[in-house]
Amino acid sequence: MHKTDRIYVAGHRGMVGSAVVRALNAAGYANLVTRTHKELNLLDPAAVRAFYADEKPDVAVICAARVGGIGANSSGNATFLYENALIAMNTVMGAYEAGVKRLLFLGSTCIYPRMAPQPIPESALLTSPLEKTNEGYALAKIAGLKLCEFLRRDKGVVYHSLMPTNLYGTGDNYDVVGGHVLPTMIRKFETARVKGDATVPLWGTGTPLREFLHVDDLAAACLFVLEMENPPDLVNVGSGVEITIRELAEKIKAATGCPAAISWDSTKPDGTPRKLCDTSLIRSLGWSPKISLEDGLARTIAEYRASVAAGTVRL
Ligand code: GFB
Repeated sequence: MHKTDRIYVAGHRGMVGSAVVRALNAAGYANLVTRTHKELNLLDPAAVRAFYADEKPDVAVICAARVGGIGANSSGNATFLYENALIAMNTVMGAYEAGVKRLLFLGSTCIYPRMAPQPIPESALLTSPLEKTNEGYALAKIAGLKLCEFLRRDKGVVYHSLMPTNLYGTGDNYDVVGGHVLPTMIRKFETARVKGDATVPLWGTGTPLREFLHVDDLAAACLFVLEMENPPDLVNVGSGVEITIRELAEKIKAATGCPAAISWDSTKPDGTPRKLCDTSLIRSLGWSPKISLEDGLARTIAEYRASVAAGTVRL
């Protein structure tokens, strides 16, 4: 990738896409192409084809997706499959048809089987059944990464994928119904602290294990693989640190200074019991994460409070 390349970042307003734009800008890649959802509907193949034909980017980074936490996924598998499969097919195939030579496709470690060996190596893909709560999202992401793999193998374009673990950070979604666990917990503890609530209701049993990566670390990993001439087809990205949901809750309770008690609602799903990705491949290539969970949490809570104070995010 060259500093003058025209780089299309799909999904530049989302948490991942905006972090990728910040990282590209900071590294001196100034020739970026973006479109808002209103300007370009990625579900529409003709519109995507016309966009690529007009803009002719050299590189595409596909961060756009319908994303959500366990609540949104488990009640919306059909939509998650349909929209994410269309976004993947349109953005990847559209890029190929327009002569884009380089493309990075972003997925998630939920593409791996529910009972995959831990930590999960890239080779665990498609070895046993998926986790049911996010099967739709996972299937769409598997289709996208496979399309990249097939085009690279059969047509010689360098299309490759990164599979990040659970992400959090700047620009996250704080919706308590549809959001991921970490931002949702920040909001719930902050709300209880400010309103003086006695309890904070959390989902599941608190026993599942998760790994969290700050989105700026992911953006650095994106740049890292994009700057490789011959990156592997599929690469995991994670922090390598896993904690239980209960431990995460205790950390966020302490970091927000919320005195409320935690109540666990075991009628809500736990999801996959464990999801630690094996990051030995990307580490062996020379990338490692820089932001600890403690630092990332402190920064994210400060950003959340600033957004609430500015009125851009609701308490
Ligand atoms: O981040 P999350 O929603 O999704 O949360 P996944 C996971 C865990 O946090 C589950 C528990 O064990 C939940 O029971 N949890 C506790 C909560 N309290 C809460 C709460 O208030 N809100 C939420 N959301 N969870 C997602 C997938 O899986 O991970 C996506 O659904 C994607 O497809 C993403 O892959 C990275 O980690 O289970």
